[in-house]
Amino acid sequence: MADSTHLETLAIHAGQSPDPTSGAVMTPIVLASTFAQDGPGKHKGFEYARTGNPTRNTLERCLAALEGADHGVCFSSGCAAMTTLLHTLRPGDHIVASDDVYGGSFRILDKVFRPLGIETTQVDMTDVAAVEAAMTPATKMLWVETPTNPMLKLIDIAAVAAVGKAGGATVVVDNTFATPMLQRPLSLGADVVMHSTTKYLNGHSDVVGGVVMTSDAALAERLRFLQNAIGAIPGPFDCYLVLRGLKTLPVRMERHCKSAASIAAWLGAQPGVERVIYPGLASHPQKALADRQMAAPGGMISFVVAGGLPAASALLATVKVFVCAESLGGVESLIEHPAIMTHGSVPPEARAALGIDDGLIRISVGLEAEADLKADLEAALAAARAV
Ligand code: P1T
Repeated sequence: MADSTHLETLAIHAGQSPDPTSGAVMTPIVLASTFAQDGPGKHKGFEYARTGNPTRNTLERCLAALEGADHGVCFSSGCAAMTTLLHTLRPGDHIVASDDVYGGSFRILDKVFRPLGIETTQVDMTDVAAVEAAMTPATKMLWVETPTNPMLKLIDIAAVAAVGKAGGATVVVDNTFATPMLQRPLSLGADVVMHSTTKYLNGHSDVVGGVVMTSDAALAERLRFLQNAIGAIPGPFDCYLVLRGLKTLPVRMERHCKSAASIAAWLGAQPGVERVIYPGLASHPQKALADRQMAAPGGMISFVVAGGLPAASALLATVKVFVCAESLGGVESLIEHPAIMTHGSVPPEARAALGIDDGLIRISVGLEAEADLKADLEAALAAARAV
């Protein structure tokens, strides 16, 4: 592989070289569940496919290179990645997490690990002092999601990482919304980066996957142990698809961000739109942080439509180019209603406190012609106003 520090080159070549037996340029999909040994324990680096698989290893090396990590460990979903990472904690340990996280991440913290004796305190991490105040001697992990899902708040990774370090906590950043193209949390002081590879990294809405990356050798060794012991591994075909998707990540992100910036500015001028949330807009409370921390403000926009749930429902039922569906980061534009769809597992009081109300709509801007996307939203907003 070319020895490059450029992400565009790493996305295509990192961890990959033509197959030594055939010269195949693309990484082979190795489907075998087990690998022949010359004698007991005499193997070529692979024994059983839960423990290790060549296609998965290649993906792990490529992802780690993109985040500037020494180690990448892949899982069968973003939730599996998070769950396995949280298994590095013990009963009695405490987590401080962003108040606004993906509904499924909240559910893991609240409904899976809290009953096991691992408590989480959620705070508005845009306030670094609040993070510091929430930490106790038992705090072992800070869980940072930035931009947050779905309110697109930005958290100062370097500042929170410094607080975590001072308190002896492992700082984890869920970098799903930004991708390493827009921000690289390890370079800002975080210890661990995780992703739902389901989203931008794969980019084609045809894989569910996750990854955890770190340069902490002891933590990586523990994660490898847990990956094998718990077994929430991705299949080889899915690993291949993510590897394939990664090759176009840099160009896709450029286009996602360009169209999103244009649509966010345009949305703000449309009748019936009460508020647009996009980190690139001057009205965003952390616009200065976006400029400093992110290469571009991303491909996600949230906005509030006047008229509450009836208006939002009409809008979502009218779109023709946007697809009304959960998830994000695919080539196709997606639109969803967080209160009912992605964040239904967050209690109504918590949703209200965050601003996830009935008029809130989240869009993932895809790669279609910007003019078609605007025309589609224009027609859907007209339908919302007619309710
Ligand atoms: O869906 P899965 O691959 O298990 O990843 C979970 C996950 C983790 N972190 C973030 C920031 C996420 O957005 C997600 C999944 N989110 C959606 C499905 C969604 O529509 O927001």
